[in-house]
Formats: sequence, structure tokens, C-alpha cells
Amino acid sequence: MKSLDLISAELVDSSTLLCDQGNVLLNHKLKDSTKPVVAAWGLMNAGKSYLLNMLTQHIENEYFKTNDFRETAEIKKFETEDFIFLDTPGLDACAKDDLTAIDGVGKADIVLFVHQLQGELEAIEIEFLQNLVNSFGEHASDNIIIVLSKVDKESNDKIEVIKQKVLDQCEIYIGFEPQCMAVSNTFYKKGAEKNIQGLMKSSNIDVLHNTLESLLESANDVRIERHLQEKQQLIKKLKVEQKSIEHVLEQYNVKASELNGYAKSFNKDITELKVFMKKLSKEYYDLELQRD
Ligand SMILES: Nc1nc2c(ncn2[C@@H]2O[C@H](COP(=O)(O)OP(=O)(O)OP(=O)(O)O)[C@@H](O)[C@H]2O)c(=O)[nH]1
Ligand SMILES: [Mg+2]
Repeated sequence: MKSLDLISAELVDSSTLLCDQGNVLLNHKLKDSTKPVVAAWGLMNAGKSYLLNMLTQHIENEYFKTNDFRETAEIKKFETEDFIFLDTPGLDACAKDDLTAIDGVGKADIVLFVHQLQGELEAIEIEFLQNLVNSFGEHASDNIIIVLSKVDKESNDKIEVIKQKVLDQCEIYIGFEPQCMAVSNTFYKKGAEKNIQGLMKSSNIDVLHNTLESLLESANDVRIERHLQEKQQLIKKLKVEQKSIEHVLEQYNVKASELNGYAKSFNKDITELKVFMKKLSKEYYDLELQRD
């Protein structure tokens, strides 16, 4: 069992941490960044960085580095006139990069959940999606967009089948069908480079961009709502912390009154001892006098 001193030392540490978090929340000015934050989120290699390059018009020179192997390890941002785009490391459920990706999505007002169009959502994607939906609260259905990427690799029939499966999975596991768009980054890039409008159109990147534009207003509400939720959660934690501190204080008070009791009886013993010593020394003195 932990000693009272150890428990109180731990409580001091956790309370300090909570106070720091509270100060960050209090000092966080919502108006600081009026532009909504759009984060690309999803499994490794899903096409997140490529997608953000297309949405930010980095056609020839990529800004968000892309690759066939695990590439993005840090959150990277790019600010446009309307949005702040965040690239996050691919999720794989065991790497420490997941924490970076989760941190990135925590700052987002809109999430592009990028899923490579090979098949339906994997179990791990559903789990991440469920957590995401919880943190977005009532705004989840508007501000989480499923982006099915690399559609240039599949036939139209297959795309429709997979899209329907993904939407069915969403209905079952997160309780609603989010907006879902099938895009091709490579079609958009080729179309833009060679000025082939048809290719750009079939990439669906502009449709996705327009959807983001339509969310500009409500994205701010999401930020305010999430900020409020964070504050409420912190208040809950602080209340629990306060109870623990009161409990420890009570135990210290019990100890203090026990010590007080000991001190009183110790005082009484000492006083009696003093009286006895006085008496003894008087008897000794009288004896000495008689001897003289
Ligand atoms: N055919 C095709 N390939 C794509 C498309 N989008 C991305 N890719 C390719 O998929 C691979 C991964 O793309 P990235 O954008 O780096 O993927 P990511 O999700 O950012 O990957 P991590 O950062 O490692 O998680 C690269 O080889 C891209 O060229 C697409 O729309 N079509
Ligand atoms: Mg990447």
C-alpha cells in the first residue's frame, strides 16, 4: 500500500499538470486562428500528402512529401487564403507516430479521413473513426469527410461497390453516413499539368475543395464546441482531483489529532516527572541538611 506522503506527492504532481492544462485552455484565444484547420488523417500510404498537395495547388513541386513507403512522420502545415491544411503521419495502430497523428487531428476543425480504395474499411480504421466521431460530438456528421483515394486504379463498378460498403460500415459503426468522395490525385495532377479539363473533373478534387469551402462557416462552431468540451472535461477532472485532495487532507487531520493526543499525554507525563523530580530533590536536600 502506498504511504500517505507518496500519495500526496503524486497528487501535487497531477494537480500541477491539470492547472497547467487549465491555463493553456484559458489563455487559448479562439480568435487567434480564424481559419479552419483541415487535417488529412488515415492509414499509411493512403495518399494523404498527395491529396493535400493537390488541394493546395502544389502540382509540379510537392510541398507535402509523398512516397511509396511510410513517409510523413511529423505534422506539417500549409496555410491558404481560407484554410490551414495539416498533414499527419499515417496510422498503423502501434507506432509512436500515431500519437503525433492523434495530436494533429485534435487541432482539426475538419478531417479528411483518407482511405485507399482497395477494399472496405479495416477494423483499425473503424476504431480510429469511432474515436474521431466521439471527439467531434454533434458536428461529426458534417465535419468528417471520407475520401476514397486512388480511384484511377479501379473500375467505376468496383468504386461504387466499395463506396457503398464503406458507407454501410459507417452507418453500423458510427451511426451515420458521412460525406464520402472518391478522388484521384494522379488524374488531377496530370489534368492540371496537361490542361485536360476532363481529367481534372473526373479526379473530383475540385468537388472536394468546394465541399470544404461550404464548411467554412460551421467549422468555427466546431472549434468553439470542442474548446467548450475540453473545458468541461478539465473541470470534471479537477473535481475528482479536489475530492482526492480533501480525502488526503482528512487523513492528515486524523494523523494530526492523533499526534496532538500523544503530545498532550507526553506533556502530562513530563509535568508529573517534573513534580516528582522536584519532590525527590527536596527530599535529597532535606537529607543532606540532616546529615550536616
Ligand atoms: N495511382 C495513384 N497513386 C496515388 C494517389 N495518391 C497517392 N498515390 C501514391 O500513393 C503513395 C503514397 O502516397 P502519399 O501521399 O505519400 O501517402 P500518405 O498517406 O501521405 O503516406 P504516409 O505519409 O506514409 O502515411 C505514393 O506513391 C503516391 O504516389 C492516387 O490518387 N492515385
Ligand atoms: Mg504522407
